[in-house]
Amino acid sequence: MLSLFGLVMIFASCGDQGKGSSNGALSSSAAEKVYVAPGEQDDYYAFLSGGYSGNLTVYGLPSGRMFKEIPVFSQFPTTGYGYSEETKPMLNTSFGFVPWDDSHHPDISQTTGELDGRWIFINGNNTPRIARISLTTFETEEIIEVPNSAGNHSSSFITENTEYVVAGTRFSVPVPQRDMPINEYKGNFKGALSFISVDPEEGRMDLKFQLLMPGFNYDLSHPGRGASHGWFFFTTYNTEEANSLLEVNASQNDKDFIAAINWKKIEEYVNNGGGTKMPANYAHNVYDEHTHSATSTMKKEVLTVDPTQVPGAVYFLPTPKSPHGCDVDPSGEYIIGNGKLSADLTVHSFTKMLAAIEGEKFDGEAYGIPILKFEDVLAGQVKSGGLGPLHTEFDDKGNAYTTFFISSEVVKWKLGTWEVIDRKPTYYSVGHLMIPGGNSRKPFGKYVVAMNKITKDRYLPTGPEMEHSAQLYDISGEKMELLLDFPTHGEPHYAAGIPAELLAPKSRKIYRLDENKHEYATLTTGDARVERNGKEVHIYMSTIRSHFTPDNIEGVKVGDKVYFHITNHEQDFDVPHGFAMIGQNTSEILIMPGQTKTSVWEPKAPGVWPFYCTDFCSALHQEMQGYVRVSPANSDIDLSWSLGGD
Ligand code: RUQ
Ligand code: CUA
Repeated sequence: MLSLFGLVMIFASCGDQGKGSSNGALSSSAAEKVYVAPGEQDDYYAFLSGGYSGNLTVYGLPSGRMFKEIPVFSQFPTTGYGYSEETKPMLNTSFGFVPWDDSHHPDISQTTGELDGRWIFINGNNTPRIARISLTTFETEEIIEVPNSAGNHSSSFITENTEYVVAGTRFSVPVPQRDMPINEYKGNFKGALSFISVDPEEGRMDLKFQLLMPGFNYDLSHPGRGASHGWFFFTTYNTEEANSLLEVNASQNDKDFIAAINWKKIEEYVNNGGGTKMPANYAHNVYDEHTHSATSTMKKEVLTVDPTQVPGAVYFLPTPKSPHGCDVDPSGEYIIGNGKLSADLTVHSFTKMLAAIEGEKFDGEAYGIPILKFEDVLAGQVKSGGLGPLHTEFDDKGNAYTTFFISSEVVKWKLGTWEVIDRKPTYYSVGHLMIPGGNSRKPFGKYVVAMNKITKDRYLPTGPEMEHSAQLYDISGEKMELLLDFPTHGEPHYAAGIPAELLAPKSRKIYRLDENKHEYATLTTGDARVERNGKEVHIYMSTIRSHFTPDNIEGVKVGDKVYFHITNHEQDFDVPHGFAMIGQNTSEILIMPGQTKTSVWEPKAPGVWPFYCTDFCSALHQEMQGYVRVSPANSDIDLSWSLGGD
């Protein structure tokens, strides 16, 4: 036994740059490379989009352990997000309360092209929205709706100093929306590309301008970086402008386009008074960490820009064949369009693009937008041998990694020489992939996570529906090594990863009670009380292990609307209390230390109705309960409340 151990040590001892020294010597085995011993922590955070769950999930790498689900666009009973009075405004839209969305592409804020770990953005695809989540509290702080957009898919990607978060429409629509025949789509619908500015201090989002492009489908996008900072690139498909049976009719053209947008030029144009203000109606929802409450404001106007009015700002780069992913390498020189119906990858050169623009070498135009010649902008083609390329990420050594949906694999290739270096199968049908920092100027090229659309036999079956599956590969060597499978929640489209040391030290532990500015806060137990205002009853309640103050309330009547405003007086890390009332038409709420949250209850029948704490907070958690006496609507029992018989 001992000698075998020694042998393993000898074989494994060279070339280990693995994780923590505690198990480094044995890291030649895949199991050792992903094993994070009890009490130890992961090296990276990974944020995976939740797809049709509408949320964002947080994992550790390399272990693949899930740490948290952050509610973004969907109601979430686990915390009461979207159910509590404070968070309901977050889900307000021009269509009213929309408690769900389809979230696709998380992107972490950057400064000079490097991850700065302040916020993460994610798009709602179905009812177009962009959310900003704090990476200190891991809470959704802001959601802005995107007008004139539909299928908000080429989103939410950020420029290299987080000047803008960009949201492009997948479906072109009439702008403004109006009643018209569908088959008059061609030439009449528009594709809106929205540039949402981000306040450098607070992160507040504001829809600065919207570029009204021809009615194509804008599928994905990435910002330029380095020399190409100031440009943004969008893949298009359905340049045919078909409105029916797109699987055939939108695959007619041999080439679609990558749209290259000089946003700095357009920014200058609008800063000098350019653009046209158009009436609009969209929600802007902001959560305030001090009032612990969100507000929703309806915005009534949007500044639109006609691309033909800003010469030199927009060009089309022909790209075969219905491209999906649009990726820019860390240097900013190469723009990769993955034609999902072609075997080869097309790589455009930013330098060549500028030269072609300079030389005015155009191949005609589309709706007044110049089309560059394919050969003039082409840097090279990767003869991959794979099928169905979708997305590309980059490491820190000049390599690119592209997923192939149809041939189910990740292909590693070299930027500049275009040679294929390695390929590894994925199980099965991979969509996006993610390298921490892999879409910034500074990738951390240790791991790639492949996110697969089909799970089949990878885990124990759980009926017709399986969770999707992610796979972790070590990419520190020449060849990729498959280390781990782990299930994901919802459908992860894109993901974003960041070294743990950039986030963990600043993660919020509590909210300070003395900074609580909630209008219904109960800052001392002496403030606990019950007030009636017509048919509204407001209960100012506090919690601490292991009781509610007050816990006996009388004088509530059928027909009242009862607001429990609960302030958690704990000031220790990881001690939330919960609240739930029998028969309540909402979810429980989970109140963080120092926070106030409100739960509404409309009692239906006389009786004595219990409430309790939903989070096992102490040995006497089961004792953390109380009663509300409800009397008939016409009773004259006065309001009273108490704790411990006082
Ligand atoms: S998608 S699998 Cu980003 Cu929504 Cu490509
Ligand atoms: Cu508080 Cu359980």
